[in-house]
Amino acid sequence: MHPAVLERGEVPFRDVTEQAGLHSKGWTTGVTLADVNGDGRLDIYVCHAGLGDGGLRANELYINQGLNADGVPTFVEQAAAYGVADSGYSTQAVFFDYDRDGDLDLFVINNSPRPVASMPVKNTRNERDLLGGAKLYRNDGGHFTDVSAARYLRRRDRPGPGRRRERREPRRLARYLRGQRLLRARLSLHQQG
Ligand SMILES: [Ca+2]
Ligand SMILES: [Ca+2]
Repeated sequence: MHPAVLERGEVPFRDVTEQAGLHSKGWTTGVTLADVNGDGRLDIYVCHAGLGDGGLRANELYINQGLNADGVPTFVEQAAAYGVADSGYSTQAVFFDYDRDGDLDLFVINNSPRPVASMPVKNTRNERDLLGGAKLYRNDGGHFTDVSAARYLRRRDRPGPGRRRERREPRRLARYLRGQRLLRARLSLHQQG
């Protein structure tokens, strides 16, 4: 921020939500900024949760259209077209290139809608929940495909030729998440210092 702005007592931010075409409804839980389509402009992915209308729970992807005549970036919501309108109980998401093919894939954390105490005693780790389980989406040329069951959460149920690759992918994801935790810890130390 330019110091002159503070000296003049001006408000450095202005609300351009409507002008930008952002119109989220329902209960929003998390937001992620990433250049999803690789055009050099940051796009916005919004996570939703909450009981009731599943339509209001669909996550949104706002694709950046560039600046309008007033210098405000405008967005068009295209989650369904990209295949990422996840209607689970989402809390947060991250875009990263998990298969190293040059495009951004998507990992979404979905919270379980059921209290842990209500679950049976048996181990349900390998049972998929459509709305409550974390999801891994692979970017296939601009459209995302849910590969959670095949590539990640149920890998132990799928022996065969692809087994080695399937074992590597969760390890890559764990390495990435570990790196993110370290980065956050360093930023925190830096800010405290
Ligand atoms: Ca973009
Ligand atoms: Ca990729």
